[in-house]
Amino acid sequence: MRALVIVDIQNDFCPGGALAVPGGDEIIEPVNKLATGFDCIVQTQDWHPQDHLSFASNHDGKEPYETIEMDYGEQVLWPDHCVQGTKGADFHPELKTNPSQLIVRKGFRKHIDSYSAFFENDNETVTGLHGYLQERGVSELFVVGLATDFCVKWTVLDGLKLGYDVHLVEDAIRGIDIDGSVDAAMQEMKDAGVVLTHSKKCI
Ligand code: VGL
Ligand code: ZN
Repeated sequence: MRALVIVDIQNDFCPGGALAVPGGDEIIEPVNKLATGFDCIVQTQDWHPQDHLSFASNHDGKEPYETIEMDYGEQVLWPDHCVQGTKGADFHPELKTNPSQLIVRKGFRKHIDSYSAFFENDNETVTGLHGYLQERGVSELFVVGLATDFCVKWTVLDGLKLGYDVHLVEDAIRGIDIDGSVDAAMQEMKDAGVVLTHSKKCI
């Protein structure tokens, strides 16, 4: 069985949001269409407390996009985004969320960021998504959403590591792009074995 995994299509990652991904809202139409062809649909939701340590504002003298060392390695510092219960953390109003069967929240632990839908950034703490997909008999993932170079990339790489066949729907992703990070992410995902596809091919 195949599953559609919709990553972080939230107001803060769309134009006008706190961490806007260029063209982030352009993927909503293909994602809504794609969802009509799937029996298993899950969504992720970036869901941070206000004191989250991935926010530059919680570190004296630090600006967004600088990096720091966390217990688990290097961490990019972000503008405050997707704060629990705020409008920025809501799904984009045009995204049809009714068909989604599971919403996985991530990044809710103050001391650890979480890009992947499967593991937090320590590569150990699980979100529970793998168990859910296994119990539903899913072996193939179709990944869409934001942002190509962060949450989409980590979801794809972890999905491959966990043994899923992972398809990346090229017209239904957009990236933040810090110093060429989108091209680097695409290369990393291809090297790891992702299959590139188009939304029209997988409904
Ligand atoms: C994301 C940066 C920080 C993402 C989430 O959804 O790609 N990026 N939090
Ligand atoms: Zn975040």
